Amino acid sequence: MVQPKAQATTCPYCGVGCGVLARASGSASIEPVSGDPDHPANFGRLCIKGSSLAETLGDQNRLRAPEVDGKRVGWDEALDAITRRLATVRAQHGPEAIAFYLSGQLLTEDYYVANKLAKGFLGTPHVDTNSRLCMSSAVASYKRAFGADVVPGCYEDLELADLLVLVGSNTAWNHPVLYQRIKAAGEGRPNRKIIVIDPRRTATCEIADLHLQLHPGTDAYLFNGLLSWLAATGAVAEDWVQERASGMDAAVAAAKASAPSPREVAEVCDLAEADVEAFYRLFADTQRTVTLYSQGINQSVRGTDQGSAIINCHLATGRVGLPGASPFSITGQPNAMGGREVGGLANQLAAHTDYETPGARDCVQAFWNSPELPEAAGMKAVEMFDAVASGAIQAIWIMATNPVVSMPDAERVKAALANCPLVIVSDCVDHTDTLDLAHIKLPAQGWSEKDGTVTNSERRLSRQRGLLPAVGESRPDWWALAQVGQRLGFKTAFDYPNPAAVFREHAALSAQTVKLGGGFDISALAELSDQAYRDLTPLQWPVTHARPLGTARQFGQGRFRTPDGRARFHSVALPVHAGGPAADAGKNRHEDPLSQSRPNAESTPGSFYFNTGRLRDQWHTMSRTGRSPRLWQHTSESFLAMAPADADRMGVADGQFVRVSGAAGQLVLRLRRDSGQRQGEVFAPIHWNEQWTGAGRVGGVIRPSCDPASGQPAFKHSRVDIEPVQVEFHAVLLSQHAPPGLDAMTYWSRTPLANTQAWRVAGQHAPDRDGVARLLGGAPQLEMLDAADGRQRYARVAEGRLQAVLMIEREFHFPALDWLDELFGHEQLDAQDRKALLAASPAGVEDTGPVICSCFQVGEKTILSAIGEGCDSPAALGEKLKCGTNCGSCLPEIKALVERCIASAT
Ligand SMILES: Nc1nc2c(c(=O)[nH]1)N[C@H]1C(S)=C(S)[C@@H](COP(=O)(O)OP(=O)(O)OC[C@H]3O[C@@H](n4cnc5c(=O)[nH]c(N)nc54)[C@H](O)[C@@H]3O)O[C@H]1N2
Ligand SMILES: Nc1nc2c(c(=O)[nH]1)N[C@H]1C(S)=C(S)[C@@H](COP(=O)(O)OP(=O)(O)OC[C@H]3O[C@@H](n4cnc5c(=O)[nH]c(N)nc54)[C@H](O)[C@@H]3O)O[C@H]1N2
Ligand code: SF4
Ligand SMILES: [Mo]
Repeated sequence: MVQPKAQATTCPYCGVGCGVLARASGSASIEPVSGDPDHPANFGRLCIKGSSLAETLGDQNRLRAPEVDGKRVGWDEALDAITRRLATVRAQHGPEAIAFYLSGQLLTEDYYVANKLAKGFLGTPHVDTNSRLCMSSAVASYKRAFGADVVPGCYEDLELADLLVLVGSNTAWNHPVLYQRIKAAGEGRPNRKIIVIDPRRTATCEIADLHLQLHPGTDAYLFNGLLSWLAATGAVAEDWVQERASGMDAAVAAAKASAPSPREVAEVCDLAEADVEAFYRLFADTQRTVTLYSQGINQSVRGTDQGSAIINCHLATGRVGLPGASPFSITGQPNAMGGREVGGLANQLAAHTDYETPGARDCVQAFWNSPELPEAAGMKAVEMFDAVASGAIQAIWIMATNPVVSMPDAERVKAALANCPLVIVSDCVDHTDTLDLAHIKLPAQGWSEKDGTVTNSERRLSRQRGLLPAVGESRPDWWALAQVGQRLGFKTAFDYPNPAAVFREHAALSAQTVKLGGGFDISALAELSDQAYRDLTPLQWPVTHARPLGTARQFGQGRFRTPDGRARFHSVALPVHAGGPAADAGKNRHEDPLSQSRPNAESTPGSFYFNTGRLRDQWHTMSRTGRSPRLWQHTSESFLAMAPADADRMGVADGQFVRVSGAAGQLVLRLRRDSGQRQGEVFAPIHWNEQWTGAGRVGGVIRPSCDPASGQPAFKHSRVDIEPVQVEFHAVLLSQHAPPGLDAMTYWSRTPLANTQAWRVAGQHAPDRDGVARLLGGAPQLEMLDAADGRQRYARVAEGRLQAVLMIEREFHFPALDWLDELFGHEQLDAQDRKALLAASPAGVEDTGPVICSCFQVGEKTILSAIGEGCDSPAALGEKLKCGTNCGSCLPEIKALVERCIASAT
């Protein structure tokens, strides 16, 4: 049999943008993928999420056909309904009553058409995107400094750098392939240094020479302090600054006012003075320095200023756009950069222009030949959902994002959408917390079906290619948008035969807008033939006739995109500290760690800073990674991480539940003691939502305080109250079907396993016999009761085959579930299986503990015993057990286990 050829495409997850080789196997699935050795982002590497892509496809749980008001309909009917209803809203309330909420997971072609339809033809400025929640602060600070939103460096710089400062980035988990590249580049270079700046000890700290575990929200002091130090110690690149930048004196004065010396900085940031000084010396002495920053910087009430404080230090030392030397804001989503290119943010017009860019409105309107164009910027995400709540917005089209989960104050977002007269949602899957509120649902093609381009963190355009036929009636997002454009009467403006045609138009527009000052220019691709588009190989913009092969770095010559060509320092004024984080009363007070005294000093015992972020093996709201049982092995349930001293103070043990209250919502999470947490601060992952758990949607407790310049919410620094929650029973149900009555439980959470699903529940009254039968979906055939310690075991068997298992305990002590899950795969249960089931301990099956290495399925207990037998390094363990030898994502954890064992042995 002839195998279909493997196709080169791009991973749909993080902003690293790895090249993937994928091959169809049959009509609905692909073979396990491999990394594309020729792709310059990854050179063949993949992380565990990328390597599991094949497991996330298939037509189960996919949205298969359009729906209007709960009824399955054909595309014509759905598109007509959208066109008619949007036209009605527009006629009755004006164009500004219509909003689009887009996503960095759209392809550039989708994004371009959405922006054009909304701004140019419906005439609404209210187009924003989940990238507002992600890197809008980084965009704002780049524009301040360089005059355009341009990432000056490239991935190679992370390898070339002699000093790498990772700020608010858990690179090991969230940009794993870059982390692997960073790590590999350090081998044999003892003088290369890595500094991690994060209030949590994360997996990324594994490679850190120095971890600055600072008080949250104090980064601007740290970098202002660095600028003062550079100025005071003569480390400023005087000539470069003289010729190529402006505003340094004022910026240095502002820095000195707030952070005059390492001693004051150490005090505000709660760091050791010697560590602060060590960082400053290294920075001052190392020409090849890259500062890589992410959500720990962006998601703050002063995210833009924090970005500026970092960039100021790079300007002062002339380290911009040079090999191994740049301030590098890394993007999160696969096409966050593409959204910036098309102008998908509310303050942008199109391409790299804003409403304020002189000449931009005329240029774009002429290019689109559009009947109208808004005069001024539209509403940013948080304002936009406020306007939905108030009724100012009457219709919203949400594409490729799940705001009921991912927005701050998510309960209000949910209520707002529930009351909005017209909610259109385009998604690939059949249920999300947002889709469940839609009047009109449109089935979108997902990764492996859709076809277009994305741009990664280093400005590299790559193709995502269609490999499989569409599931059901699903269609590309650009197509649905263009159809609505045509039905509104704009036939020629939306007459695209294929994504290549959209791409050419986008490239042609960049040729116009770049003349107005934007940094984005792919004019050389404006005439690409369909075939050349199909074959397009990865390229970094600008791609111009002068540089047809693209451009790795920008601004290295010291010419910027400001009117005078000089970069601009931005003075970062901060509340002057007085023996601790200073008072800074304002409307964002609640989310500003600086405006509060340090926790523990005066705050109430249950009051904590609430930090949120990502886990290694899940992607956002888990609509895709949640489909792969392998990706659940690293973490099977949400949790709240708390410093052991705080947990003791609160009197909660590991595995017990806590209630977390804030904004309009409450969470019930399982406590995890974590020595990597600072006291007074807790952390929860962002991934869980109503599809997976009862009360774990973290957005519900986060207040919608935003950075005033960028509008980006402060997701990392909410304030919450925490109290222990007592329950009378814990249960684990293994069953394919959702049991009834989950809402009445104090807690529930669902985990897909290979053969069935696990439902963990807890509550006040252990189920009686009827309750047991309801949970199991019928009366049990096997049961075991131990009245003394409250242990109960039930199983339902039909025709010899296991259907459901229920285990009830007073405390959260359950056996590992893998062997039980395996029994669900057996055609017939034998006598031995039945006995083991009731004892709930597998006869002859070893419990290897939580899976650490997902690639080779190596559990923690196996690793610990191998360490006990003398494997004293990750390499030795890899040799013996293979763990960590494929994608390497688990190496930080393996190393931590080794260190823990060695520490406890000495
Ligand atoms: N596995 C996985 N990878 C992903 C994603 C995913 O969902 N899963 N999502 C992608 C997306 S869209 C994004 S935006 C990126 C995000 O990538 P990251 O920015 O690395 O992700 P986070 O885990 O949100 O936050 C990073 C760190 O900021 C720290 N932090 C909190 N407050 C502060 C502070 O005040 N100062 C400093 N210096 N640090 C602080 C947190 O403790 C956390 O460790 O990841 C991308 N990659
Ligand atoms: N508390 C807290 N909240 C956060 C963050 C945080 O750190 N803390 N981080 C924020 C950040 S940085 C981000 S990026 C957001 C992410 O948050 P979201 O964007 O809300 O999360 P996703 O789960 O990625 O949502 C993408 C949706 O699009 C669907 N989808 C995938 N591909 C396509 C497609 O091609 N077309 C269509 N129409 N649909 C598609 C998926 O099934 C999924 O439902 O969360 C933000 N919210
Ligand atoms: S590092 Fe990011 S882009 Fe690369 S395989 Fe992993 S998730 Fe995909
Ligand atoms: Mo993001």
